[in-house]
Amino acid sequence: MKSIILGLGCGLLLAVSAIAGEQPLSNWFKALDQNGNGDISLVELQTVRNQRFSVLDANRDNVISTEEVAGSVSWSQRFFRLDRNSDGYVNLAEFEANGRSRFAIIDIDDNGKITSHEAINFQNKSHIYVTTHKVSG
Ligand SMILES: [Ca+2]
Ligand SMILES: [Ca+2]
Ligand SMILES: [Ca+2]
Repeated sequence: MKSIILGLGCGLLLAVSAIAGEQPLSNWFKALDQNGNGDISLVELQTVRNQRFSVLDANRDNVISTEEVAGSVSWSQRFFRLDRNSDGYVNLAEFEANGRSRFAIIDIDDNGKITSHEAINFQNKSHIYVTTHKVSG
C-alpha cells in the first residue's frame, strides 16, 4: 500500500515539473528579444532600457529624479539602488550599470546571451523572492 502511494506521489511530481517546464515566456522576454532570434543580447537589453529611461525622464534633463518615478512603485523601490553615487538622481550611466549587472545575474552560463531557459529560471527565482519578501514584510 505504501509503495502505491509513493508511486502516485512521484507521478504527481513529474506531472507538475512537466507543466513548469512548458511555462510560456512572459512578455518581457519577447519585448527584449528585438530581432526575435530566441535570446537576448546585452545590446538588446540596453536598447529597451534606454527607451525606458527616456520615458521615465519626463522633463528631459537626462537624469531621473524621485519625482519622475513617483508614479511607479517598482521604480521608486529601485531608485536608491540605481542611484549609485547617491546624488538623488539616476543618470544614464547609472541606469546602464544597473542593466549590465542585471544581465550578468540572468546570464547564468555567462555567454553574453540570455536564453529562454535562463529567462524562465530568473522568472521563477524572482517569483520566489517576491513571495518570501511579502511574507517577511
Ligand atoms: Ca528628469
Ligand atoms: Ca546618481
Ligand atoms: Ca546565457
